[in-house]
Amino acid sequence: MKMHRPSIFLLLSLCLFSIYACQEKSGAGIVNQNLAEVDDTSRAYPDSAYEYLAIPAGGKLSTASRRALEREYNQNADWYTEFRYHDLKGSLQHEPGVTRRDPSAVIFHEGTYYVYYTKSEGESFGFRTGDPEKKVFPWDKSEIWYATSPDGWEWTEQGLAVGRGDAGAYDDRSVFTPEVLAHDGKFYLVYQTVKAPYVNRIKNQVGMAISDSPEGPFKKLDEPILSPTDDGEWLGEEDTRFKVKKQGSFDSQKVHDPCLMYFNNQFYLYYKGERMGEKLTMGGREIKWGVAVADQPEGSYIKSEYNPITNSGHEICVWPYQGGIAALLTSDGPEKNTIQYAEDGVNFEIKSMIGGRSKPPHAAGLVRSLNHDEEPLAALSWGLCFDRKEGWDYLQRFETYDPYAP
Ligand code: AAL
Repeated sequence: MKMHRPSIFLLLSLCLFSIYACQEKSGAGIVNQNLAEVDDTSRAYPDSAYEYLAIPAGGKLSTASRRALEREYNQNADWYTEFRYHDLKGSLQHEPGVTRRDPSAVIFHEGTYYVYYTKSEGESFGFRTGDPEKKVFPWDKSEIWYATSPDGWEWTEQGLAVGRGDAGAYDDRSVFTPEVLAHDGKFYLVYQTVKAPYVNRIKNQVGMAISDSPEGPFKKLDEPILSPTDDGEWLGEEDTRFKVKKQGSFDSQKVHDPCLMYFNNQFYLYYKGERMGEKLTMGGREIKWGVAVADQPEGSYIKSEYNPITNSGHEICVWPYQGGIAALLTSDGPEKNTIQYAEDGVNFEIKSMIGGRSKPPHAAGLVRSLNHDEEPLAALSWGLCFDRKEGWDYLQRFETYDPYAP
């Protein structure tokens, strides 16, 4: 049916008028609307929560207000922090031509701090050269080195902790992104491994090396302790990780950033998964964490049936707190830049958002000798992380501070 302009105008005005007429204005100038039924007549939360969040109690709740009450946005100041960064002294300073990145946790042993990290030399070229011998990433053709310090500021590079395997071994191309666990007089390094050739469709695994001393020698296990879930399917022969017939599990291509924790009498190997045919999610790259659990530190590690255990984050950063596990999630996903907590080490709840005034640390290596249980973020008081300057990754020290402290 064809309508003339004046009649459309008339109809619209009539509609608008009837909507307005249906609305009742209260004394305070608040309009009552019959929108979605989100009623708060039960007033399920403490009065102080409504007051703190400026939500009128006992009436209608917007979805956002309900979420704020449910998720206790009025709480958790103890879980909030900001970060400051400092250059280190000694041999871990920025060094053009050398990559040092992805530091492990810092452990304190017989009066000395130890840290392990990825070290490589020379520039990287990506995959564009097509030459399988060329270094593709800063963490390609890397080794795991370690350094010591009396105070966490002045560091002395000591040398190699774990090198690459012989040609043909599962780790013959690169060993990198280490974490360390000191347990029962032994020192366990877990780290990423790549077997040559390093192509886009490469599958990364996790290796382990064990020593009686933080200075080594570290003895590698014969086999990796963790591998990607083998349930995706590439499409075609082209070397691109984005073309798939089937994506498979969240960790179908890579298991990364391993972090070993002794938790509830078992060994919890937290890791980051990368998926074949990676897509974007709401907050950027599709990156999630998983956990695999073993009774012995050497394994065998069984992936949790709850995996993935986060929907966001990047490098693993976890610490024990009051019988559970706390986590700092950065960089990727809709819940990036949050601190989360799981009483059971698996089911994480968001406790705070961070990154308001400062960027969260990349690949934070936490100081395991700090008193974790003192308060939620005591474990983050200081640690090591990395940044990039003039094209070269280098280690830094981070510290937390309370922006609201007097
Ligand atoms: C890091 C980590 C892993 C990746 C690369 C080196 O931030 O997630 O270690 O493989 O980037």
